[in-house]
Amino acid sequence: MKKMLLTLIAVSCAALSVPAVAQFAKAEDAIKYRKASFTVMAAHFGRLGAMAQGKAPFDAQAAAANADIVASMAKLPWAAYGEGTDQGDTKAKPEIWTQAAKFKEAADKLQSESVKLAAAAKTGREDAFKAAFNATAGTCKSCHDDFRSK
Ligand code: ASC
Repeated sequence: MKKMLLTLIAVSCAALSVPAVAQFAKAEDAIKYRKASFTVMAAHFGRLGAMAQGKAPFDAQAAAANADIVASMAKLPWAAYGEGTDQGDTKAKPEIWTQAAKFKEAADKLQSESVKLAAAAKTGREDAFKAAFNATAGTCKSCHDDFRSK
């Protein structure tokens, strides 16, 4: 719990001050960082998924708060795919580096869809929220299909 909280604080602080070029002392640190950002993102995306799938009641305020966190987290992982981070404790596929433009496009798509998701949640309209959730989930899935090994 304490470790999770520290990770969350670290990731949140990073979100407030994303440098143009993120610096990591070791490749291993970059891999841990990007995984942590995905872990936080997935926790909040999962809460949205529960609402989108009717497993939890739709609560516009909670949806907006969770979607804002997803949109913030979605900015973070990409700077941590630098040189030498293709090896180690990672499911990252080589295509991330051999098809870098396609990977960037997928990363950009998640970011733009998650911003739209946060906006949709704020309208309080459940149908708009569900549609935007599905669009965002589609960006997660297509990137995983192409760039994450099973
Ligand atoms: C999640 C999660 C993902 C995406 C993906 C969407 O909740 O952890 O990686 O949604 O499953 O297809």
